[in-house]
Formats: sequence, structure tokens, C-alpha cells
Amino acid sequence: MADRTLSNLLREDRRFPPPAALAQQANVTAAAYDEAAADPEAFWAAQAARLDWAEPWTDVLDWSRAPFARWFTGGRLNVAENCLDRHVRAGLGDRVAFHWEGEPGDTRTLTYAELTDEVSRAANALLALGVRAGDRVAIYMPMIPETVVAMLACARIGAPHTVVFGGFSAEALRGRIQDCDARVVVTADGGYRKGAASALKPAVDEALEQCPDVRSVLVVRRTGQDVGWTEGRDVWWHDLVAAQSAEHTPEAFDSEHPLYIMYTSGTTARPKGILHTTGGYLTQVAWSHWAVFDVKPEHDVYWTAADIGWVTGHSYIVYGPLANGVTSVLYEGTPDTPHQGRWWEIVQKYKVTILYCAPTAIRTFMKWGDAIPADFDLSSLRLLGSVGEPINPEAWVWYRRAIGGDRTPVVDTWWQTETGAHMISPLPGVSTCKPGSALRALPGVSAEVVDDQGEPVPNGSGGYLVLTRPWPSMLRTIWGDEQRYVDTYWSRFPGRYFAGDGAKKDEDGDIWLLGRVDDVMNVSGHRISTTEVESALVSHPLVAEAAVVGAADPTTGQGIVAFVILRGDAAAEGGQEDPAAGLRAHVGREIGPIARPRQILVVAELPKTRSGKIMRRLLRDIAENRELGDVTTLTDSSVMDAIKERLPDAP
Ligand code: 6R9
Repeated sequence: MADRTLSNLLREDRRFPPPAALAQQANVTAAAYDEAAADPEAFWAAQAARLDWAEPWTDVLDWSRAPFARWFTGGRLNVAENCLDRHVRAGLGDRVAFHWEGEPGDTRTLTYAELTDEVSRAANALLALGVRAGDRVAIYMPMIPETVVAMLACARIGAPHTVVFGGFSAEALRGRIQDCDARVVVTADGGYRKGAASALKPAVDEALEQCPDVRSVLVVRRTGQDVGWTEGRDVWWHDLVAAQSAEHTPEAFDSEHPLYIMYTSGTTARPKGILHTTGGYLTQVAWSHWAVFDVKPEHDVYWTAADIGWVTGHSYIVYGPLANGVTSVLYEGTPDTPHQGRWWEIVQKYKVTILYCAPTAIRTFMKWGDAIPADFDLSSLRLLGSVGEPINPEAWVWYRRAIGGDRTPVVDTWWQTETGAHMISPLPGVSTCKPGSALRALPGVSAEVVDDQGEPVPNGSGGYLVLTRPWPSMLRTIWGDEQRYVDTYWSRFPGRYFAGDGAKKDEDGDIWLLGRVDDVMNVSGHRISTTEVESALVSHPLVAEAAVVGAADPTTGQGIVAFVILRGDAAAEGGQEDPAAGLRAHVGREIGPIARPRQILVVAELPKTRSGKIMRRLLRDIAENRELGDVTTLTDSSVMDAIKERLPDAP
């Protein structure tokens, strides 16, 4: 892989040093890298001390049963207590924890004191339903405050939660409930999406037909729509939770007590239940949120515009911001309801200072055009973040200019459900940013790019991303399948964690992520990453978004097939002319003739997961004219039908 990759990304030479004012007051300085490198365990022990521990740990890390890690062994703490009660005790009870904005425009403000009471009531309600420490609870909810309350109530009583994205099907929900043997489900009648009430409860009812062990369903009334009701099993949140006492004394749990299971799709059909535990997870999530977003809890209004059903929502809507006592925004709906300026209206209204979202959202806003954000006052923003996929340099520069007013650093944060917290990212007060690069491993984290034999590649070359030391928020196992944990992550390069992503090191040793290694194409023996071709396409003024796949090709092994969405203004002006020839030539100029797509299809939408990741697997099925594989993790399965309709006859 190392030698033959093409390198248009590495020709990106725009540089953005940290703003002086931010650098002067930054939470973390360059010294942290050296400190952490000298003694990573001492570094993490110092970060763990940011939390309240009921009992101190004896060892920082026990790696004697590698790759099964134990962090802060013997230590005891309660996650909800750290996120709530301790802030109230410190006199911060009146600080806003969440400014919640419903899609129809209804709002709720929850202070730390109010959230603590609500979580205590919900914890008492779960206890009343017979939930005990160690029992799993499934949460299938819209983006409403009760979702956060339910998660923290579970954490408070030591019942690991598994949050299933509200956009997933009954089938996906059933599989997850059964895999972790959850006995209680928390849900809502529905939520608001795209201007209408979208039902959730029917999917729960359908899933539970095949989950006889689920004994209780706690239902939040959000939309008021009619719901089916199973007497003896279903209970309204407003009946049960409201009747509980707001007094609940949290018990301290072992540092390795399970906190949650988050399912993520693998390359095979069965989703993996990624297990996160208590002390190490909260330590790294709290530290990274404080360091990477440079949060000042007294001043900042922080917004992760992502779904709670994605790991990003767990770590950077719920646990990180609350552990740091920060004020956040929580938004229920879609970015274009009721108009395409909705996010910017929210930034203006709450004077959001830090915004964190996915490249797919950024490219969508690019497509809608600069005029929309320009209508709002975004001057409160001081820092922007990106997560979920490689961010194309053009999208990065647009984000900084059109949203960040050419002032704000953009932190491109690489991490995974499995890593629990940020791993590779700029530090906004330290790093000179390069559009499209996540730069280097954070203090306390060790990453490397290696070749097929596991040898580190020289600067200027590409290979596989690995993590070379355990880290506090690492997954502990795959729920119920230790062997799959070992095989998936620790066998490809023994002793090191295989992330499944391709990456390059530039001449400075900075890291550029190139997408999943299964997204690398092989065209006439040249290894070309989908990310590189997509970035070349997105750098063309006509293109807002692109998805590239390798389709079997009788002569070249694989041929490049590109699906593109045109920018709003371009699509309107474009007339009848087919842009494919111009785009092919553009890719040829940007990367080289070998990377010119065999086919370019203009489409209106692309198939995405909850986190905005393009499901290239499905596009490959289309490009190779196959039946579609598993679509249970798609946010909107009708997208595939729309794409198929636009297809010319198969090549
Ligand atoms: C947090 C999250 C993990 C995969 C990961 C990689 C991709 C995430 C990225 C990125 C390039 C970034 N990814 N952040 N690629 N640059 N800044 O997304 O978790 O849903 O488990 O996905 O997402 O391919 O391996 P998850």
C-alpha cells in the first residue's frame, strides 16, 4: 500500500496557525505532549484526578491480561454523580446544563440542579421497575431531554444502557435487545423529524414480539400521537417518573463496571456490541472534551449537532460536557426544518461558541450555498469541530470561512465507537491546522501508520493506522464475544490495535486519514483511496458531495464509479449539460489519469448511516448491479430506490 498510493491530499498546502488570543488562554499547551510521552500512565492518572472518586485506585493500568485492559483498578466512582451532583455541591446548580430546542420550536432549559433531580427520579423509577446494577436497559428515543435523563439514570444505578438510534428499524432494535438481553426499554411515542411527528413506539411493539423477556417499556409522551398499549408491560414516563422522589443516593461502582454498550456495524452482518466501562471512559472523555474544545465552563455554550444514538452523542453531548460542567445545546430535529438556516438560527439564539458536527452536514450546507449562514449572526463561534469521516480540504476551508468567519480553528477529530474518545486531533491553542488532516495523536495516545508487515512507514507514505498503547476509554470487549474482540482488533498486528482505517504520514509526520481500508480501490494495480477521489471531486465548483466506490472491472480489476450531488446554485444553473466529462477531466488533473472515474452519476441523495457515513457497500452493490445487502443501519432506505431509478443501464 505504501508506495503506490497517489498523493493529491498531500499537496494541500494551506496552513492555519492558532489565533493568538486562544493560544494564550488555552487549557492545554504544547508541554502536554512531552509530559504524556515521558510517562503516559502518570499523565492519565493526573487526568483521572479531575473526577470525584469514592475510593482511590491502586493501579493506573492493569495490562496483564492484554488485550483485556483494566484502568484505575480498585477505584470506585459514580458517573452520574460526577456529571451532576458534584457540580450542584460546588454551587453550580443554577448553571444551564441544556438549552433544548424541539424541532417545532418548543424549548426547555434544564439547569444542573433540575437535571440532577430529574435523573434521581428516573433512577428511582428504574429501580421500581426492578432494574438492578448490571441489568441492561435499551433506550430508543428521539433527541429530547428525557434521553439524556434515561442514560444518566441508568449510569446512576449501574445498569448499562444501550441506546439504539431512533432512525433504526424494528429489526435493528430487536437484534440489539436480544444480543445484550435487555429486559427494560425506554422509548417515546415519537419525535419530530422534517416537520412531522415520526412514530417510535410501533417499532418497539414490533421488535418486542420477538423479545419475550422484556418486561417493562417506559414511554415518554413527546408528540401525543396514538400508541398501542400492552397492559402490564407499558408504563408512561409522566406517571411513573413524576411520582418518584428526587432523592437518590448514588452508589459508587468499580472503575471497570460496565457503563454502556454501543452497537456498531462491522463488515459482516452481525453488529458488534462495543462495551465501555466507568472510570477510564469518563476520564478520557472529560479530558479530551476539555482539551480539544478548549472549553471554559463559565463562558462557553457548546453544541454537538449529532444524534445521541451515535458514540459522538454519548461522549460529547452527554458524558464529556456534563463531566466538565458545561452548558450545551440539544436540538431535536433536522437542519432544514422549517428552513435551511435552522442551525444558524440556533447558534445566533443561544450564542453558541463551539460547534461540533460531521463532514456530511458541512457538505450539505455547502450545497445549500453561502447565503444561508450569511443571514445570521455567527460571531459568537470561536471553535469548530468535525467528526465521522475524513473532511475534504475544500469542505474544511468552507466551514472555517462561511461558518467560522475566517477566525475559528477547525479541529478534525479522528476516533471511533471503539476508542470512546478523541484520539488523533489538533489542539486548538497549539496546532497549526492543515485542512484535511487530523494531525497527530493527542497527549497520552500513541498512533502509528504501518505497512503490511506492521513496520512503521516513513514520512510521505501511507499504510494502516494502528494504536500502539492501551488508552483509558478503549473498548473492553465485544459484548458476549471475547474472541471476536481479539480477532477484529488485536490480531492483524499483534500487540497493536488495528483501527481498520488507511492513513498517510506527510513530510512532517502528520496523519491524514483515508477512510476504511475496505474503501481502498485497486485500479490496474494502483491503490487509490475513495477519500482522495472524493476530495478531488468536491474541490470542483459544481460538486457538493461525492461518494466513490470500486466496482469489479474485467480489464482493470476495479473501476471507479462516482456518485455526485451538485451544489445548489450549480444544480439550478446547470441546465441540461451532463457534467461528467468535465468532472472526469478535473479528477485526472488533480490526481492523475488513473484516478479518473469510469462512470459518474449525478444523484440527489446518498445512503448514509446515523453518523453521516456514506454506505459505500450499498453503492458498490448498485455499481455492480447486485441485490442490495443489509440496509438496517440506513437512516432512510428510500434513498436507495431513488438512486436506482437514476441509473443508466448497467455497464
Ligand atoms: C466517532 C465515530 C469510526 C470511523 C473511523 C473512521 C471514521 C471518524 C474521522 C474519521 C477521518 C475523522 N472517522 N472520524 N475518518 N477523519 N476525523 O465516527 O465513530 O461511528 O465508530 O466511526 O469513522 O473511518 O474508523 P464511528
